[in-house]
Amino acid sequence: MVQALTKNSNVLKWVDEVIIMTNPKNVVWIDGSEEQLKSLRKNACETGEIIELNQEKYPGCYYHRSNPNDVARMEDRTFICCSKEENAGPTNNWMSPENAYELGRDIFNSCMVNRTMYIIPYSMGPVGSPFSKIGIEITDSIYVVLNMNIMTRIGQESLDELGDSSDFVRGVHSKCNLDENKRYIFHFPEDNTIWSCNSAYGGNVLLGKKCFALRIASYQGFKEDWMAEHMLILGIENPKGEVKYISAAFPSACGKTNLAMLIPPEGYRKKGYKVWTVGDDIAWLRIKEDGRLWAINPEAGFFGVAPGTNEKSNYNAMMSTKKDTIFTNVALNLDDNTVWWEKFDDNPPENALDWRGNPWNGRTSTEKGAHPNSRFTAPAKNCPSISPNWEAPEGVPISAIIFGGRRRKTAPLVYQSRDWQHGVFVGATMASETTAASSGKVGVIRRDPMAMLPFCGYNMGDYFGHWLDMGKKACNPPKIFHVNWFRTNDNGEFLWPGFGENFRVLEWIIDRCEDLVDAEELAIGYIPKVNDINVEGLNISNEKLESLLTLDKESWAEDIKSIEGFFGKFGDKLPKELNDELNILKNNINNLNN
Ligand code: SAT
Ligand code: MN
Repeated sequence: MVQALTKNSNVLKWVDEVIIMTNPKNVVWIDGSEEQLKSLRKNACETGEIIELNQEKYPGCYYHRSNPNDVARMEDRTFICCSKEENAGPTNNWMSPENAYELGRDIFNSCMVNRTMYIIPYSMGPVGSPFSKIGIEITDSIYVVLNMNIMTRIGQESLDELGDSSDFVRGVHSKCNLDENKRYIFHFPEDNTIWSCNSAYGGNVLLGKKCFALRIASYQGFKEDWMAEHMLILGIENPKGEVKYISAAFPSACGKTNLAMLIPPEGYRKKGYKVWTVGDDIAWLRIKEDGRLWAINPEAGFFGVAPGTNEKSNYNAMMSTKKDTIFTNVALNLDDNTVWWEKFDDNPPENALDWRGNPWNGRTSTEKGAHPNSRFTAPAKNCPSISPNWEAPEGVPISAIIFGGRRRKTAPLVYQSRDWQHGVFVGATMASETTAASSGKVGVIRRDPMAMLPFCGYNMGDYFGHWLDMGKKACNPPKIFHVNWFRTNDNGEFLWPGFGENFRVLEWIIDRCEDLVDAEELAIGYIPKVNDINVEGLNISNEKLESLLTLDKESWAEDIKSIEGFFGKFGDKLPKELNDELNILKNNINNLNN
């Protein structure tokens, strides 16, 4: 028997059970040392699991291709397994814990024969922060170990922090045979347990991320009076050196990473404005003694979408990927052993392999070189805009919460909710066009409350109630806003330039929080006066700006119908306050006169 890294009997007993179930050839405890990681990388290079990239251009960087049947989160194979179906709610797949454990045991049975089992202790959040939580992931994939090393704080430290406690999230993952028909991601919120089988991709297998830090943690937050949200966190520094923090929830692949790492337009930079990145995907929020919501980023890296990322669209993300990064499912340039993806630059490689590993000529091929959901896993500390407070154990105080999605019509560029309750309604009625981050059809509108639809570990009706509750408990809660960078004209062209220019909208938001700017109260909340969005140095007509801020009665009436249908699913779990807000909106839209 190998030397365990802990004497914690809760951990040892559980590890033994998993060993008996999966029957591995070897067992390796991950201590987090560079020496151990080095030997794992070597091993994975020998088997072809990862490929070492050009170490002059990309020091410490590796390339990985997943099975073509396994390139995104599988929402229809993702289950919340709590004892009562009602507690999973109408937006989650449910399976009884008995059935899920039985099915899982069957699939995991001896699945690691001839394989090595890796036991990864990790901390979500800076080790020792009062916000942080410990997890242990058992896996048979070195790719998972190497990614977890970037995305979380792994190794001995986390076990020491856990001590003798039984309060840790138990994750078991096996690639098994990557059989799609036996692919399951089971969450047992009542047991702090996650079982994932037959996948080797991203959110299905890096169990610290969506499975723990959102699905399990959202349930823990519900029970323990805090919140786990699908949000980026950023700080805006003004020329006086004051920093205000914003968190923002957008669905997967809708630009959270871009907003988190935004570089203000030149005019602002010259005046001394800066944006600081705290996190790009997940926020854990708690109310502190001052009555405000404080947030940490529980992760330590970025698992960002590669295609579309370039030095113009997101300079800071590009810089983050220059060392110690793992690239998954992008194109491999065979001429200099580097990576490429759509919109990387204007110089696609002619002699390359695409994300499937087939020969690919970027000049002549009509196929994409990188999968639309191909990713980089990059250490947060690489990011030039990383906030000096990104690992502050006490977190950062949040002034504003932003909700948003991809909407061609309906939602204006930005609006502010009237108060917390209305803000919760705005979040609960968010909708967005689907993206490649999840398997299934791309580009269809679906309601995605708080961008948590695929990530809420309990009944979303209760989740809305928890949001309302937190607003009552915080005597100084953040102001809540909604943005939409994706509005188009009748020709389908984007009306707003987006990217760095989004800073102009953030400025209005911060000014609203500070009571420095007026607004118009319209049917859906407070909308900026056209002249209050600073468009200096931007080539945008007043007419365009006006159309970005107008409300179209017909599309709102349509949206209301869809909200009614969506709310209807929750039956009496839907908080009454949200129905009240819906009635107010209905009335207001009815009274609109266009
Ligand atoms: O695949 S992940 O869930 O980790 C990324 C995402 O969909 O946001
Ligand atoms: Mn995400």
